[in-house]
Amino acid sequence: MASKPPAGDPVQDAPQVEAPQHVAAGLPAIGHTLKIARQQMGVARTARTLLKVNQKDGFDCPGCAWPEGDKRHVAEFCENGAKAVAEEATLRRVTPDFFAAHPVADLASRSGYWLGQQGRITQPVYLPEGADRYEAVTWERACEIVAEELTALSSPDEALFYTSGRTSNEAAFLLQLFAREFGTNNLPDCSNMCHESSGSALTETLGVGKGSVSLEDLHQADLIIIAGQNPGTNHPRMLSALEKAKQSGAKIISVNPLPEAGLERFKNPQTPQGILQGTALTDLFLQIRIGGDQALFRLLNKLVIEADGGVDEDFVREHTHGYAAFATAAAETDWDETLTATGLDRRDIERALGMILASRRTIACWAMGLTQHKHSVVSIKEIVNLLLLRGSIGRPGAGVCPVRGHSNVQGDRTMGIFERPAPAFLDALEKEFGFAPPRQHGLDVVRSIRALRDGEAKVFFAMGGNFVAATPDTEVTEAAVRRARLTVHVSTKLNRSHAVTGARALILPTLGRTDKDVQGSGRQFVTVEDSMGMVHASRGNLPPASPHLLSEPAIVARMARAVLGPGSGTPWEDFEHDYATIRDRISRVVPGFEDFNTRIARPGGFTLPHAPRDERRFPTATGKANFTAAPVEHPELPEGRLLLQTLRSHDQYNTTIYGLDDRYRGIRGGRRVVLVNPEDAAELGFADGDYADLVGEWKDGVERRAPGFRVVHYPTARGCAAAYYPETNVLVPLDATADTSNTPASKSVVVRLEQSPSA
Ligand SMILES: Nc1nc2c(c(=O)[nH]1)N[C@H]1C(S)=C(S)[C@@H](COP(=O)(O)OP(=O)(O)OC[C@H]3O[C@@H](n4cnc5c(=O)[nH]c(N)nc54)[C@H](O)[C@@H]3O)O[C@H]1N2
Ligand SMILES: Nc1nc2c(c(=O)[nH]1)N[C@H]1C(S)=C(S)[C@@H](COP(=O)(O)OP(=O)(O)OC[C@H]3O[C@@H](n4cnc5c(=O)[nH]c(N)nc54)[C@H](O)[C@@H]3O)O[C@H]1N2
Ligand SMILES: [Mo]
Repeated sequence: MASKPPAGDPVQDAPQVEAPQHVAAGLPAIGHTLKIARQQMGVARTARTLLKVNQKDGFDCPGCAWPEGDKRHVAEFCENGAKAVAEEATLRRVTPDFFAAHPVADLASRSGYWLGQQGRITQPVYLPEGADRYEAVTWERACEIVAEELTALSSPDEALFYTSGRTSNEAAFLLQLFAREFGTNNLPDCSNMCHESSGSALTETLGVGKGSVSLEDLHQADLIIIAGQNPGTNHPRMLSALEKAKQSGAKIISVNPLPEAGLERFKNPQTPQGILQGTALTDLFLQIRIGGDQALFRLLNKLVIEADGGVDEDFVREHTHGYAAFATAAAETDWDETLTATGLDRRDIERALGMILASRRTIACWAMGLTQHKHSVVSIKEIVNLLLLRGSIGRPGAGVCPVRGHSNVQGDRTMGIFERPAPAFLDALEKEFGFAPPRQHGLDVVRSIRALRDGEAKVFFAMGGNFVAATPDTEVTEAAVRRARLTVHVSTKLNRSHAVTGARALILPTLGRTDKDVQGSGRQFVTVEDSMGMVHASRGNLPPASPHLLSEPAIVARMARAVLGPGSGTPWEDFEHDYATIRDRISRVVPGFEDFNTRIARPGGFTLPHAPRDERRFPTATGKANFTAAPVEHPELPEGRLLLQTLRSHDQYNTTIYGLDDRYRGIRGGRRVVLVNPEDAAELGFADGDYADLVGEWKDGVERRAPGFRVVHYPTARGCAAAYYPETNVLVPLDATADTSNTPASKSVVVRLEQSPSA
């Protein structure tokens, strides 16, 4: 990446800095929402669209996976959900003329922000081998091209089928079916970079890799611990749930290296008193060092065990396994080591302990601040240990709450988008469809990149997402993808991945959540599963961006017919004609979806079963909830270095950049900023406003450099720094991943700052 904006790019990255805010939402949020929405959609479309967000007869917000309550507001969306909708429902268009005017090399020189601002793609386009630009192509020809390359492979395992988490249940089910009928489990997905660590930790300890709480549980909790999450930006509707919990007496502990405005005070724009006064949310802020969470919770667990009546002995005896070994390991925990690992004050840890012991119903919420480290899985397991000690699982108002990102990332997994499917799932697929699915595990995201790099994978197909920008080690990854024979992207909007292509490339434009979807049997809806296991319908209501768009299920169905040919016994045509026929199949393959079509007709949908939550049953290897006692780790930080986390600004959705501001953090007009504690900055010789190159340090000795970042003095924990993703993915080594889950460790990158020539 260049330190200056690429030539011809109108975007100027010139960050201006003011003091961070201490309040989230309120009236400024409403003003900002309407401004962005009107720019993209105009006034009439803005009203028509935003009033349908998250209504029972409307579409599921493509923003995040936070659930909706049963009682809905007229405007059931948040500032950032509205931006996500505006981004999709924009009136701007990318036509074949656009591609004629912009060769691939030109697209590759543009920023992700610029690409996204060009609008919705209107027609399928094809980049022939050796050509310098995409050209219009018919759907038939596009499917033939995919078939040519897939059938030419020497093994089905040379193909990769990536999924991003916006895909509906129906499309996801078809995609995994197609991939497995074709013969591979290579189904990497964004979850591999996101909550995979949560899934790994929860499956082993509780037997179900999903959260165990509902919205009502949050409202009833005595104590909510929020670790490694910035809900004010990334799950704004969660703030209303936290407000409600506070009003019923809940306490909140926030564990974060950064003070995040959304966790300090929330001004609910839905109520008059909310707009005026707001509610203070966090009672205790533990400003932890990056990666200190496992150490913190291990010490708290030791103190809980030592406290009188700290352990829920009935629960531990009846429902858990491994307590004795865990208690022995916890007893060895040392205060000094914990204080070093966490950077916290002894008094603050004692206050946290007091709050934990005073709570009968504790919920732990977390997101990427916990999942994207080398020791993420063991850190999350340590939080599970705490809840088990306190009996806070399978009790109203208590449980685990990994807060998911993409609006259907959890549903995609439920539908079988997983490179390591359970044998029972494959058995059910085999029984229903009468072919033998491959049994050997496929490749996750990081392994897929290695396979492309090493020439072992040759066709890359993406159902949504922005693979090269979202994944680590940008230079390595881009070079790897360029080695492919064919890259195919099913997309709504342009992004960097369309400019980094294999020898041949296709862009297949698709309907989004907001678009009306009409097939042979009439108007269709799709279904999604939120972060709390609620499944419900989503119906778009806008005329599609162009008459040439196909829905995601239609694209997979047509591609499958072209690739698998008449030999496939699967009724792909019926699936495209009527999505209810897909749901029929899902109801017979996926547990919890019995009578899917009948139950989805109920307004608001239904909740999937969850054994630990519903009946304190733990389908683990031991048949009990498992205590685990991994050795405590925390990142090593050499002298003169900083531990960099790569995170989201308020004006982005992953790799989609809505604007160049990060309002709550006081940053405007630019994204190339690095937030550094003033004392660290002074020690390293950087004043606020200096420019620095971020240089990654990793044991492979390769220099990874992200040039030209404005240093911002910011109250983050000592030794820590923060900068936005995806710009900083150049710094994340491909091999730096979490143990067990293999998630890129993009929240703990060791860097040094070098004076930047672009100062
Ligand atoms: N508007 C908007 N909404 C989104 C998204 C978006 O980009 N924009 N993305 C969606 C997706 S896919 C996801 S996964 C979620 C992401 O939601 P978040 O996980 O909230 O996103 P991040 O910006 O990565 O923020 C990580 C938080 O963890 C903290 N943190 C970093 N390291 C540590 C650590 O070692 N310990 C602790 N305790 N905290 C740490 C950071 O300071 C930050 O507050 O949001 C979803 N919703
Ligand atoms: N350094 C660093 N890297 C990270 C992270 C981090 O915190 N730090 N976070 C990771 C996380 S949590 C995640 S989830 C991944 C995200 O990785 P991805 O899911 O791959 O990335 P997105 O930016 O969400 O994808 C945006 C693109 O999706 C397409 N799109 C949008 N809506 C639709 C739709 O309805 N259908 C289809 N077919 N396409 C659509 C558009 O073309 C858009 O450009 O990034 C990961 N990468
Ligand atoms: Mo995510």
